[in-house]
Amino acid sequence: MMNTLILTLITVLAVFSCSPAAEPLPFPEIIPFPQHVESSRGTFDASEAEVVCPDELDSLSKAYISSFSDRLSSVKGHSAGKNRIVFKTDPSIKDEAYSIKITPRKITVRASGLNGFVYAVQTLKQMMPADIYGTAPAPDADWLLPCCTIDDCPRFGYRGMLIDVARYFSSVEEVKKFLDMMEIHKMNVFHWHLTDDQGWRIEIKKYPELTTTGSKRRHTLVGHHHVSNEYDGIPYGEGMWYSQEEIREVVDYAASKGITVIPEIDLPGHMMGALAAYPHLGCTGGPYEVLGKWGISDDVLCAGKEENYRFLENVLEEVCALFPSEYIHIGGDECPKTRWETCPRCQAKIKELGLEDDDKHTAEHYLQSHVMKRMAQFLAERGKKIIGWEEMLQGELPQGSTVMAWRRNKYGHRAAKLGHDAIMSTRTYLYLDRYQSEDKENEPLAHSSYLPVEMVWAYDPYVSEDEKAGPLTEEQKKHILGIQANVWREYIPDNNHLEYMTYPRMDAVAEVQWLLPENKDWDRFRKGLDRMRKVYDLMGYNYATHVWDEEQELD
Ligand code: TNX
Repeated sequence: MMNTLILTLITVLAVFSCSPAAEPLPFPEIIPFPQHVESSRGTFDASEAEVVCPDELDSLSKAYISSFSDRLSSVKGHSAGKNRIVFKTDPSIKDEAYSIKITPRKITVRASGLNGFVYAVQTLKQMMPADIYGTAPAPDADWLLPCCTIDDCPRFGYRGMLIDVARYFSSVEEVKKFLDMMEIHKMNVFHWHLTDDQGWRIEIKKYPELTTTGSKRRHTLVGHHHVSNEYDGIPYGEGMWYSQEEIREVVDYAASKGITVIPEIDLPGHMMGALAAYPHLGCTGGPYEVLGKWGISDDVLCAGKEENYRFLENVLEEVCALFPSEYIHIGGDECPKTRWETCPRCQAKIKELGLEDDDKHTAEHYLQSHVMKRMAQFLAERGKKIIGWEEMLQGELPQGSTVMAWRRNKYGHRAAKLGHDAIMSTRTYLYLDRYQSEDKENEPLAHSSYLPVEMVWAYDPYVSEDEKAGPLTEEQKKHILGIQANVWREYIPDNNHLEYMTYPRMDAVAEVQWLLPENKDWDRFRKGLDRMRKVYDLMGYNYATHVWDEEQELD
């Protein structure tokens, strides 16, 4: 009896003392998951670690790594031992790619610049206890990282998110908080939708009324714009615009995280903010008011008046000075031609330019192309390229322009087939203003349809709905620069609600932007959401819980 007991004890001890070293620790389900992970034996104790950052790194990378280092030393709550996390610049590594090699005593991180280092740090942080996202010391947390080699790079070079701050405003602090979450998700473009029918929110020094008048509306629609005619009677927008100083602050903040800010000045439609401020910009001369309802306005910028082109150029001149981005988004969506059809100046312009209807488009469509082309030309002279919504395809695409597809993939594909770049923002999969549950009664009012996390995660930018045109060739696929999700705000009045609509769907967006389809794995992603939920909790973000609630109901 005694012998058996001793034998069992020895066996148990043997198993326990051998197995941790024999079997590599499982790799955590981080989001977005790295393209390539090779596990090896052993662990690295991060609680003992010191970060080593060589002097030769550029200043943004050094600042970034040093703030990671500060966070790690305060949260792990142990003094540094012998373990090292060493950052190295390696020019042979592609832009935005990085590698991490974890051995029991040393982690080596390599990248060629800031973005690679940002993503490497994010990967390391996700491998650590969630406490690293907070500031409280957590000396008792499990700081062991599995030994492995990670080679990672994004599937797409453009990984964007849009916030519409025109319908409802986000403060600078709220925008920064959003950028913090983009950083965690390895995204690199913040598309800032700054102007619309319901408010103009960027200071333009030459035209102060754009913000002092154009940011304010008398009232706001209550309920859904398809059915409601009722207004709340409450003025909205006083002081809700960004000074140029604040814009710079956001641009710099984003840049420190490897995020480019692309501003959108929506033209020549969606301009009631501007028309209310300067009525001579319209075809009829007004009076106009900043809209309190949602939908599409018939009143748009008059494309017949030469001075209106000056106005746009002056606005864009100031915009160029504020945003270092190579791209400026000039909108171009949903611009009804109703006014232009009867406006003597627009018609004179059409004549002057010799524009005519053809079997595909009307002369007015070509007039819009003229507006877009002139702005594209103006911006090209300042070293900038334009992005415009897919309506740019109606007529002639400005040279070198990038098309942002929003209704269907096929519009992005059409642009690619014409040799233009495209960004995919297909609403059925990527508009985060959609419902998160089929039980709409118990959800806050949303724009439409149903878009659960699973559906976002399953998005495929190459699926073609246009049988005649057929799928993209490999060469044409190179024109698809990337993917963007949009948070349109008609029904999202405050930041708490914005967070509810954004998270955790943003996790799925990140995964389709970053990960090659053959490397995707739903079960792993789903476990990753559990890890991410802790991050949301720790950092004080609101989020929707449908993924978790629905599973509980099934249990
Ligand atoms: C369409 S996307 C719009 C926006 C709305 C959105 C609502 C695009 C170019 N225009 O103005 O906010 O739908 O989902």
